Amino acid sequence: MADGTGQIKRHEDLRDLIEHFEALGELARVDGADWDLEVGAVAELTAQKDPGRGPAVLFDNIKGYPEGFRILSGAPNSFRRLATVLGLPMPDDEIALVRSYLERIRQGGADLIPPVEVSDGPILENILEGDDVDLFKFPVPKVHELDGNRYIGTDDMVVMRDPEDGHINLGTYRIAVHDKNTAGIWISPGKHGRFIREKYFKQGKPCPVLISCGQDPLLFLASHQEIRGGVSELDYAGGQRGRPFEVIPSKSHGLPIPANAEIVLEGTIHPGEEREEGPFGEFMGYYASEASMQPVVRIERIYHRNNPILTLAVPSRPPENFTFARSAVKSAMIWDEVEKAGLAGVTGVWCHEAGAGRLFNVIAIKQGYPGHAKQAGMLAANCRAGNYAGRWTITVDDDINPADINDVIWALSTRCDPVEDVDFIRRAWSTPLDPLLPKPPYESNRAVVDACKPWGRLNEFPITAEAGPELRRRVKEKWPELFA
Ligand SMILES: Cc1cc2nc3c(=O)[nH]c(=O)nc-3n(C[C@H](O)[C@H](O)[C@H](O)COP(=O)(O)O)c2cc1C
Ligand SMILES: [Mn+2]
Repeated sequence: MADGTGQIKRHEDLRDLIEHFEALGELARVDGADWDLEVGAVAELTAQKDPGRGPAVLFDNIKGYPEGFRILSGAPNSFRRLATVLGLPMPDDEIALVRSYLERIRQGGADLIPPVEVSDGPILENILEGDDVDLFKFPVPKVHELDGNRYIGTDDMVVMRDPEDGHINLGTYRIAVHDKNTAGIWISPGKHGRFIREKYFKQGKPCPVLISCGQDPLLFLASHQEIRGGVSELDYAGGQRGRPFEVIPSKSHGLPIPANAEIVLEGTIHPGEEREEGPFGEFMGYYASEASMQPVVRIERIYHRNNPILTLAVPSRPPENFTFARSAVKSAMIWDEVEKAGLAGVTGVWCHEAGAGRLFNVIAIKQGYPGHAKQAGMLAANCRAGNYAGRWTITVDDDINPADINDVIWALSTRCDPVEDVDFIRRAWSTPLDPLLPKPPYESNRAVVDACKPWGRLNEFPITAEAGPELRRRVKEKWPELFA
């Protein structure tokens, strides 16, 4: 929250943030909703109503559960809340937010800060073991009518240790509840978490995991972004925090538990142990993958704070209750990565929410040489942050706001020759969640679209018909109420 000097207030944990959101006027409280469909529907509808601006929703007195066992939806999913979570200045629009995240990365703000070990923290307030382990102790939602399971892990982070080099990986993977001490875990091909699990299985060993089901959104943001292999997302999140996260080694496996997390499950995935999981309404907005046999996690222990808060992401027809935040962070990561690959002249990047933050990405450049637009599109489509599950990558000129869909459609309509300016990338990294891909190996084709004015005609391209900057300024000053 801004403290009047434009500075954002720090937060220690999710609970501080809830106070900050309330002070911003961006927290809705819902009492008495049913975990069975109502919580999911409210989360989905509030996110769709006013994308990037709607409130976070805190559910309490959930049907059949004690007061205080809460669910929080959409924590970082608005301009102001995302800036608050990240500790960035309040932005005016999407690209301002992307720019300030990028500035932080450029100034070393994404340097990795490893966690520090501590011996105590709120997460140890309750420890359930043996017969006391019961995943139904929490108001685990069933979010859509056709879902095959209740999901305790949606806005979650799954912690694993690479058995070869020991580095810690975080990933957001959906976690189903099968029974009181068995969870299902669905990790798609190509994810680090899946490689790590396979390494344990190849050695004939079970794979230890921690599953945090409620935590600081900084951890969620790092956990669900495609951060390069070998880098611990926990260190990345520490870099964004500007100081290390405090972690407590877990009792069975010594994995790092964030000391301020809300609910953390500890367990193991045993080779060959599977149960039917799904279907689940997914992030591109479909039930693209059917129920299938998936690995299970035997839950050995549950750690939770008093009055725990489960964090909730509802994958659905977009915009979802997490896409705004993902779009903003991913846009900055793509911008950073294309520059590191040598691209100059970038003026903006936006991964549109309607494309679920992955399928419709736009990069704006000030064209500097022939082929520049093509290079921008190809790099944005293929860098680590932009590669997974893409479909459309569109390059526009610097007079186009890449986050403004009207601007983008105008550029596509008037500067792009569909026969000449569309290239294809075939068989790229995608996912079974892509509704266009019916079977393995789930490789997708992409279009890289050059919607910039043709380089060879840049100087003679027809002039844009619009009020000039001076005239605009004068008119806005004269009739401010019209343009507030
Ligand atoms: C709300 C949400 C749910 C997600 N669910 C899954 C999932 O169930 N399985 C999966 O493989 N990836 C899922 N992802 C994407 C991964 O978290 C993301 O690709 C991440 O970078 C994976 O980390 P890793 O490469 O370190 O394994 C989800 C992302 C979000 C935002
Ligand atoms: Mn990773």
